[in-house]
Amino acid sequence: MKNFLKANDIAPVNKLVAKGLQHKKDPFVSQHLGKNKTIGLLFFNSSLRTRLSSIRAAENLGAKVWVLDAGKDGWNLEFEHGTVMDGTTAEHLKEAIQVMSSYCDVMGVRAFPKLIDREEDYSEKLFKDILHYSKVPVVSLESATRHPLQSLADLITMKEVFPERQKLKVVLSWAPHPRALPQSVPNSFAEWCNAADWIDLSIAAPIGYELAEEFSTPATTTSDQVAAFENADIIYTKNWSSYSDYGARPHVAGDWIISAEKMALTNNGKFMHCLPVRRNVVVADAVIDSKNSLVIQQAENRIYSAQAVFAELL
Ligand code: SN0
Repeated sequence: MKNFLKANDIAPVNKLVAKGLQHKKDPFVSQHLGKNKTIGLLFFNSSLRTRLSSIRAAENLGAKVWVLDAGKDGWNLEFEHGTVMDGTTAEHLKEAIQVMSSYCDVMGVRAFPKLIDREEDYSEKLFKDILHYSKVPVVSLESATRHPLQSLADLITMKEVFPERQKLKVVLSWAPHPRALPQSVPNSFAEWCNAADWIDLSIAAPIGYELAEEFSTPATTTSDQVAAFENADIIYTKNWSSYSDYGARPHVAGDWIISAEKMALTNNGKFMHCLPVRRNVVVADAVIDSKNSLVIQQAENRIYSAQAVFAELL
């Protein structure tokens, strides 16, 4: 059974990007794929774009959808094996996933990392259990280490804006944030860019914020944000917490906000962010509100990344 958790899982990156752009051109041409099919969406964490774009993608394919917010709806779930369940958890993941997956043909799941135990998060323990119990293909709607539907939408957007470009100079830049956030979005973005022959990726991150090498390489990482920005076509921004001092927010010297002054160093570069974004912490208003900002187009393309993936699995 096919599952979609990372780059190249169900089709080569370039093929999925092309499929996404085809769905955007002709969103309803594959309505037959979803006939008498249901896509289930299970959220362990908040969502705006992922939830709504996945619903829209399913509708475009002619499929029905159900959504469950675990924690708010349903029972308090138990994840540990062999537990005596005489406390606050009423139902085990084992039954819950078997049952929910019998109510759909493809199941999307979102579960953020806890950012406490690196080994546990990076082993994708929860997703492995979910794959084990699910009777249908599973789509990651953001796991502990990756956010593949976001990365696919990001590549679709870059291809749409620069259709003819053989080599795009893309910089993934860390930016400040008041909270400790997952590495999922930057890990995944690096993984997908590294898998695309038309993207030349470099990463700008403060010392202590280097991503895990399994995701970052072969892209180079520098702590000189200003030097990295020179001549870039795309500045892709995201905050993330430390991988080496797992989940921590080590002190950062200097200023890492994406400002108009820094964008002026680029090759008339475009600004990208997956959203939600903290204005004037991560990015200055002048940048996100400029004509070079692609954030809304990126968010719209979440529909077509989900549609390309659901179509493949249906
Ligand atoms: C999530 C993250 O992985 O960073 C989801 C991004 C698609 N982002 C947040 O949790 C931001 C929350 C905040 O407080 O700004």
